[in-house]
Amino acid sequence: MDSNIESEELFGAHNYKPLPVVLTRGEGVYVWDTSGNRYIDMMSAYSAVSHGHCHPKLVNILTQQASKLAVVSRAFYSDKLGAFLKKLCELTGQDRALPMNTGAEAVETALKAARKWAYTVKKVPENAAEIIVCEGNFHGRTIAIVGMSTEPQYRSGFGPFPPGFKQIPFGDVKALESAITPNTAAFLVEPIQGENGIIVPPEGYLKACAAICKKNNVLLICDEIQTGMGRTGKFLASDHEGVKPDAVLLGKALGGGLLPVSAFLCRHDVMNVFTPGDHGSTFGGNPLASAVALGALNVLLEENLITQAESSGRYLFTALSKLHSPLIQEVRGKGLLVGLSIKPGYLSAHALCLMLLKLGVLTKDTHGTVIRLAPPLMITTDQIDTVVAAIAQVLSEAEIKVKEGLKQAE
Ligand code: IF1
Repeated sequence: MDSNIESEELFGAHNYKPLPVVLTRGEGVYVWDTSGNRYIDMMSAYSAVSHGHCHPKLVNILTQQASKLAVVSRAFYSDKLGAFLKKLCELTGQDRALPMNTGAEAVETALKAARKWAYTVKKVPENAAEIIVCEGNFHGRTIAIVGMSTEPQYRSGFGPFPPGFKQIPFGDVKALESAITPNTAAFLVEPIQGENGIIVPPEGYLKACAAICKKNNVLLICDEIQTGMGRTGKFLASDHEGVKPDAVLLGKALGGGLLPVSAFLCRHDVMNVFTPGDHGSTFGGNPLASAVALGALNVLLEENLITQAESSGRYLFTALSKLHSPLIQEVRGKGLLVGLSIKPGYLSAHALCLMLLKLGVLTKDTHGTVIRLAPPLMITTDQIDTVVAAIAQVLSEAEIKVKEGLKQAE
């Protein structure tokens, strides 16, 4: 066994089951393993590496800033945070931004802000605030967040969970309307459900939800940690419907594929519920993270990565839709957040990912049924052609395996 794998197995937690590949180098859409094999990365670290691996401009910002000033805590001002916050507000249209590190921390910040806004502004009775989420949601791994989850494995063994959350079907506007009570603080939703299998809601869903939230004085909070930063072909996925939520969550690619950087952005009256000492984080908004994240936002715009995600996503979608394989259930997604769902009863999406690995394409399944295709946004059409050819090859090999299996079973 590879010594790297052995050490992870021996000294690590077994909270993941990685594919059998040991990566040692990344550049753009490519990663290399320790044997020198090159792969096209169709995962981009769950959309955290939208800028491509080790983007030279961002690495330069990182190294320059790291050798100057990295972490000072928010006990003091710095000469990097203000510009980062300003850029975030300009690009999202939100009034204020609170920087954190991981997506889950930004989500927890949103839950706290929504509850305190309900008590202090909406005048919901203390400790009675309700937050509505969708079945199939994924917002992170903290106790409160998995407490909102409907995925048994994410919850099992971690109870008891905090009260005050309601689940409704994703994509169902009427379910939202009937779940709202006078104590409802917020509706937290992913514009496209990533982990649940790249589930795109019906056209107009978010717009209708925004209208219902406005009518009921309920905060619409969009979790754009995976769908934001240009991934779906607009800066935010909510931009596709012209919806401006009351609050937005960003993470993953905000760190430029180099650092964990996240942010909670919202209206003045929501952010102003936080008074000094209410909330915080050792690393949140540190000068190093602020410099890299501001660079990540600028590179996204300077290199037209958002329009590339739109055009390359359309190219990928069209190429996949031309694959006439009996194994394909559906091709779905938006921009460069694409899911290839595989019919049950054949080979699992996980087995197909292992076959793709051998052909130099790196990706992972979600829930064993959907092959996730979310590459760095600068992927070229030639590279997409290579990926689609590999997918076509493994699908036809899988078909033969299944036919052989059926023959043997007869
Ligand atoms: C894992 C999933 C993706 C997210 C959304 C918040 C967070 C995530 C919409 C929390 C994180 C990551 C977590 C990672 C795998 C990955 C994932 F499959 F788990 F759900 F991307 F689809 N909101 N998603 O997608 O952000 O705290 O991780 O920075 O936990 O295995 P985080």
